[in-house]
Amino acid sequence: MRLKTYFTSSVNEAIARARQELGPDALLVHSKRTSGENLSLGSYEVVFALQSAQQPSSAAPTSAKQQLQIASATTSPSNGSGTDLAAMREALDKAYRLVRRTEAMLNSQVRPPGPDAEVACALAESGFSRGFRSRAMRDLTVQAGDSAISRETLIQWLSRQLAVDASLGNGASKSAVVALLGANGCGKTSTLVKLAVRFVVASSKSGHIIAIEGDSVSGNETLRCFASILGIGLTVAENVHQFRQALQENASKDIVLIDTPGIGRNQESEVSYLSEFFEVLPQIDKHLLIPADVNLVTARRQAERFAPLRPEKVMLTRMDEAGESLSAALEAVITLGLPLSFCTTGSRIPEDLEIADPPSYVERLLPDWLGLEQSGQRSKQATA
Ligand SMILES: Nc1nc2c(ncn2[C@@H]2O[C@H](COP(=O)(O)OP(=O)(O)OP(=O)(O)O)[C@@H](O)[C@H]2O)c(=O)[nH]1
Ligand SMILES: [Mg+2]
Repeated sequence: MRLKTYFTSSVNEAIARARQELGPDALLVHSKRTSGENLSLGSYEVVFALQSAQQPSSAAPTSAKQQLQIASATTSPSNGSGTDLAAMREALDKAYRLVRRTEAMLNSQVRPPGPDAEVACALAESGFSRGFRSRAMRDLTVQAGDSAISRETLIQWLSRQLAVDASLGNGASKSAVVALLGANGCGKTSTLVKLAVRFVVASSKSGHIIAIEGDSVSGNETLRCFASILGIGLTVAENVHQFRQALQENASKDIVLIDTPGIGRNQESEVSYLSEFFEVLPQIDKHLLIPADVNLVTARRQAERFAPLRPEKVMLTRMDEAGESLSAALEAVITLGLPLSFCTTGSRIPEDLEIADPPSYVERLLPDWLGLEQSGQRSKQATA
């Protein structure tokens, strides 16, 4: 089965596009008004499902693994316009970096040139905020003493600010009860399915999914579809009583994964609605999902919005879409002071899920030129 999401100004427009791109058999499985960050993409988010052409429609479903291979092989867009967009994004990223670097170079002229200025410049080019850069420079100068700060030192320092805890469950109970929280469209449902494949199906564990019902009536259809393919039970909890009952009934399962409705800007009442559910069981391991392709202000706002629910870990989603903005996501996580658990790197299920790897993210951010002169000097000294 193939799933495709359209962001459009009307549901009819989405239907027309789906008919054109996916054909007459495309089935509308979910539509809702967008809010928050997704508003800029279109007024409606509409999801269509399409039975894969390779899968005989009369045949009974084969194994869960085979069906998932079909789903994941068809869920990522790979047309020409996608490639053009990627090229445009890359060109824009380069332009932004050049502007940042020039700006930082100009700023650094008021200070004496030296390794400090070079590091400050590299942090600015990578997109870290002024406040964060000052803090980093204070720490790094103290740590490095008189010696030059190399690219390696900076990578190590930044990586140390980002702890990793990829455990599921908080260890207090036999069964791991894990909830995914986050803004509208940040990737909660698809990440939950990725976790279910890896930690339930592929690990031969017992599991159950609980979806807390939100405003969107058909919002759980996609999840229902995946749960049935995976052979994992799903309970849609419309209220706290049903939620408590579902937790009790599945207390012996190895893993219980909880999907939550997205919460947009100015929806504080939704946060208190969700907190009533989480009061039922204090040991729920709550992961806050922050998309890595948003700016620092948005990332911070999302973190603040969910703070009353006291998440314990952070997952970064849309890492594949993050160019310049990756520094904003990392800075938001560092400011939050929570460990990273997993990151998602695309829409393929289950492949695009990885345990967070801060050093590789930091390395991806920092410009290559940093420290080159110093290492050049070092190698010259070594040869002499
Ligand atoms: N490129 C990319 N797309 C992703 C990633 N994770 C999820 N998506 C896509 O983002 C869209 C929204 O994902 P969902 O999992 O439905 O998001 P959600 O948070 O459950 O959305 P709501 O329940 O509506 O709040 C889907 O089209 C996913 O395929 C990712 O890591 N990279
Ligand atoms: Mg969802």
